Amino acid sequence: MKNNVETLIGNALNGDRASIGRLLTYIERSPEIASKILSIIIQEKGGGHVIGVTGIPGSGKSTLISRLISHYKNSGLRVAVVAIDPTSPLSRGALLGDRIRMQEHATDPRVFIRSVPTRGVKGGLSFSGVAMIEVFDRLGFDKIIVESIGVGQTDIDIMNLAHTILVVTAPGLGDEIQALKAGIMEIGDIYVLNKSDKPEANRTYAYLDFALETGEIGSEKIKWKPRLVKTSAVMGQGIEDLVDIIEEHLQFIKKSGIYQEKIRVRRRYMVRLLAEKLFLETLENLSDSIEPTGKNIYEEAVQLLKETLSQFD
Ligand SMILES: Nc1nc2c(ncn2[C@@H]2O[C@H](COP(=O)(O)OP(=O)(O)OP(=O)(O)O)[C@@H](O)[C@H]2O)c(=O)[nH]1
Ligand SMILES: [Mg+2]
Repeated sequence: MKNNVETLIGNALNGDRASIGRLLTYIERSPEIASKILSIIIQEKGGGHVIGVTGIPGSGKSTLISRLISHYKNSGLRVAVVAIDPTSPLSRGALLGDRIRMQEHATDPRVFIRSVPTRGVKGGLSFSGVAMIEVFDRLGFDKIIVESIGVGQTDIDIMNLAHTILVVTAPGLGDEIQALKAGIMEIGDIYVLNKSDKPEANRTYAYLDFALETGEIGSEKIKWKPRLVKTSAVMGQGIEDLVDIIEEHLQFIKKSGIYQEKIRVRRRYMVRLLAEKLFLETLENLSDSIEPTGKNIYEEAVQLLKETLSQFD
């Protein structure tokens, strides 16, 4: 197996798309093989810029990512996309009403798009997603974009692994913005008001601008002041501005050391997710054989913990 994996990695490093696809499938299907792959590929320093894109459902995240892909591709960069639980998969649906454009992305050697369904996966909810970021990093992708739907703690956890976090909103979604404030609205480095071609855009922009100024949204834990940018992904407007601010943020985190720290956090989190995944799988198998007496549930639980852990000796 080791040799197979090494050959596969070698071919993937040479840019063979089928081998990249197979590596990612191994990562999804087997924690053991995933661990082997990761031990071989993880480098001291990660080279890729991980960009997280989250936000209100239907705000145009996928359409915007498609624009970013085109931009980066035209600048000679390689782009990978990890779409966590996609509702409108980048690799399939007719984005921008333009299937041909997406198919171009899908077969372009500089672009690799992968969906990661995590619903229904037992334990280690997002291990595959995080591990895929490492793989793309090692394969030399310059921009690794992670799209996630922006709901719940897992989402926030995934987003926090990104170097640069984009929170996408759209005009006329005031209530949704309110509802999300406690969660994803706090984590953005860059807030994107997409669909700015819509008439209500100016009002929402003013609201978001005010909320950012007053610190109602965004967080200034680090010295980066969260930014607001207006785009229209369908019209292709504001994309240059967005790209410029993304680069500005990248320079900022590189200078301040946050870039490397994020990589350490990401890898630590990945190991934790793998541990969780292995533990839960083992626990599940063992707990079937247990016959609770009900006398001391706590002791029985501790016993189960010990037995589960002893399986890894
Ligand atoms: N008017 C307008 N519509 C847009 C814009 N960007 C995206 N849309 C439309 O909004 C809809 C949702 O776009 P998606 O890119 O799938 O949005 P998403 O945020 O990825 O959606 P989910 O992944 O389902 O949360 C599609 O019908 C797009 O064509 C925009 O800038 N202006
Ligand atoms: Mg989407």
